[in-house]
Amino acid sequence: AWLKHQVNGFKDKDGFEENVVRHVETTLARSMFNCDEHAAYSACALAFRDRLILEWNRTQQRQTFADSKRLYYLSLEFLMGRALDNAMLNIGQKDVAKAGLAELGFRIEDIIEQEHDAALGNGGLGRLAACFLDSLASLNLPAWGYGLRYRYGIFKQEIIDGYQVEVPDYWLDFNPWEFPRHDVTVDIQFYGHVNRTQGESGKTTAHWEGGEMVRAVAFDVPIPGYATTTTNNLRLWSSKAASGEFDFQKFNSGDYESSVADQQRAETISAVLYPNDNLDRGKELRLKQQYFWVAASLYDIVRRFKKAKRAWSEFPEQVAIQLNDTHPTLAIVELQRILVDLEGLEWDDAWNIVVNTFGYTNHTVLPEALEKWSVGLFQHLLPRHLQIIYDINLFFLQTVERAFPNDRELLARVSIIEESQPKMVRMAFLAIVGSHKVNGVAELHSDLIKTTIFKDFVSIFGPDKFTNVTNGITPRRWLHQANPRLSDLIATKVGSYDFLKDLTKLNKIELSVNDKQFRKEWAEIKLANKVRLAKHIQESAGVTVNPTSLFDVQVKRIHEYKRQQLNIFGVIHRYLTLKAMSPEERKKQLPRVSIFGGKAAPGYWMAKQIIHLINSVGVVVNNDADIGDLLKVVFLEDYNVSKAEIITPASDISEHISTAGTEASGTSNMKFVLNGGLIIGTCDGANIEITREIGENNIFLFGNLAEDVEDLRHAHTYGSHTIDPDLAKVFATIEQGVFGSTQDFSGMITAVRDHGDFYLVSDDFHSYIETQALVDEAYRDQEEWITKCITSVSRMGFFSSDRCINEYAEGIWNIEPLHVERDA
Ligand code: 26V
Repeated sequence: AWLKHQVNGFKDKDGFEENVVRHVETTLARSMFNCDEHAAYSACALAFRDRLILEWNRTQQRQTFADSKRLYYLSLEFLMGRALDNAMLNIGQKDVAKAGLAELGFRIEDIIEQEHDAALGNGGLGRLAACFLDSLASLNLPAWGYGLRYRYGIFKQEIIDGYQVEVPDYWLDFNPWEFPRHDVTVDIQFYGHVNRTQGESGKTTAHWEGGEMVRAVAFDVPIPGYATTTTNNLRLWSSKAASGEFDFQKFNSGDYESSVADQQRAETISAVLYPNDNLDRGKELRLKQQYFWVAASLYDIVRRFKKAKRAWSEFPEQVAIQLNDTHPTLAIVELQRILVDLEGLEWDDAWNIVVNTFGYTNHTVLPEALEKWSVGLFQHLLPRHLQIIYDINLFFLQTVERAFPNDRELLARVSIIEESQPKMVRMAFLAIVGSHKVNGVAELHSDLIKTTIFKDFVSIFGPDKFTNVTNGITPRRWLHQANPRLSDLIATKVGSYDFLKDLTKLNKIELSVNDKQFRKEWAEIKLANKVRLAKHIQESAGVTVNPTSLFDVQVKRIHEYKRQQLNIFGVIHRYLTLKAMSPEERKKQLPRVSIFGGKAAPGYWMAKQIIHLINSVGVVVNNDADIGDLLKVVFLEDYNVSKAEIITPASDISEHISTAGTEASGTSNMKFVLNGGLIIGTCDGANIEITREIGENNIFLFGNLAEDVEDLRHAHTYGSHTIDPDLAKVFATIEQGVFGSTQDFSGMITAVRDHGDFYLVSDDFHSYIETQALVDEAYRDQEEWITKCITSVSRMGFFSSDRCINEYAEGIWNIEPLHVERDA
């Protein structure tokens, strides 16, 4: 093995064991004789946590002393997954822990599995934030994350009789990775009214008065970098009643119930993560969450800035704030309020500071996901903020009017206030006006936002305000942790584990693409990963699959635009084709396992239908004696980060088949290729850049292009829309009741056949089926297939989140790494 780094870890395995035993016997107050796997996990986590805390304190001191500019990443979602394995690997002491745990009678894999996922996110946006934290720390960049400490993360999904059932995810029972900071609190105001006073100079000041207070309490989570001592901070806010435990007046006067109710109302704010992704429902509680989190975070950031007693004009030289989608857009308004109302700055001076501080990342072009809040709700909940928004809008529209005189339609189009019934605040427009940079997350997406939803703003602000930063993923979790054997094999060819810090070094393995031994081990590792997934499928779904089959995977949130329906219709087509064959012909076919996973938003009826159809097809196909191993259909329950760590390394082909122009980037596409799987996909999001990097011979692209989507949709609505004949046969089969209740699936069919086929399922169906046939053909030539896989992995360096974070750091945040003397 190669000499690995080690960061201020335990002296040796005995040192580690000593600490584990101490935690079992003191912190957990148990004896080693009744130490079960969960207790062993707890003690092991506490032992590693001790190591992190020391470096965490040192990092914070170092950053404060250096007085360098910090980045604050504001995200309502951080989809962190498990922390123990990550901490062991980043410190470089997994081997030590493995040996120590073995001596204590435990297998390290079993111990790691005891940990509950930190599932504080929906999907891509939340996981991106988690990858970014890993890269920021690994690159020694001074940065904090700010989020909400939800009591319930994304719901747990159970599949009962083929239907999704949601179960609450209470995850805080035992969480050794968070530190409550009961001394770090901020009281946050809601409701009330605005008064104005006139000072001696004649200047009027607004005062936001009355209303109610809710207290924000900080919980800190250490974020260790890989092979460095830098340990950054993720601060999550939890809500509680500002008046303390109870209102004692009420309590003593016998009004016990209502004193408890006040407390519960306050705690509701951080109680639950909204499980919608890509659908904005405009609920008051969600806006309360947003303001609560933004106000607490800004108070904290401003408090830290003020300690150094600098001039306000220096604020943007000390502080960069990145808005992860529009969810924290209120931060723009809140900072303007602090500077003008509380600190007495002139409007224009304050606004300069604000704009130079913020950057905004857009993650979707779907109109139903763009946040809007009604003016009435704002007026009620945040009356002073509404006034400030009106002023921001007024000054903005005045500058537009000066640059484009007499264009009333332009003014109406770009106004932050939509003149609808009721009037709405357009959060994306506010985010653009209040930031110095706006970025999309893949090239196509960044081009699309400039030519569609934000087109007018490009004319107003010029093209330089808009930029692209293509997403990335952390190779530490998504290669080294999820696929240790592949990581080790790659290290033998690269000559070290340096590729984990500079992923472009992967290109060295291309020199070994013809090395027989290397190829053999490569294939063995893929098979072993498939065996492991097959075992998981057996245990969780009760389906027996042959690990030598082609594993075809689509795991992601269930959404019409991601087109799991296209996939399952394709599976049905395959089933019908196999059924129509003679037994001799069938024997020549390539066995395939279609694996699905993902959650539907609880109120998203169509997505739930899709899940039900997949499960229903599985029941029929998996029990059809004619078919046997030739086709299996599996829906994996409760897809989450730790499941992804098992699934990703085990795929032969994964599906990224969104309607062109709808998937902003996608990040699992990167993870699958990095783990030696190939892609079938549309020309969408980061698929396009993946193709550019790995070469078009190594990817299976199909379907219409983004530029054709508008015309195709138009043709559906105004022309005659005949659906693909093969797809029509699939529909007929479903309607015959082959997969059970025809009623349940009628919505999916009519959406395509009768309601305009908005996601172009029929238009892309033929191309999809043909391309899947090419996949079969390519997979039969295993030698050529492995060549494609190795070549692709070697060219994936670009998709490290380290590259991505460096682009943000240089182009948007203007922050620099802080030199670490005791580097590993
Ligand atoms: C939007 C909303 C709307 C209001 C209700 C709650 C909620 C929660 C999340 C979202 C964000 C949707 C946008 C999103 O997740 N975009 C994904 O971002 C990934 C990282 O950039 C990207 O890879 C995916 O393509 C994109 O869909």
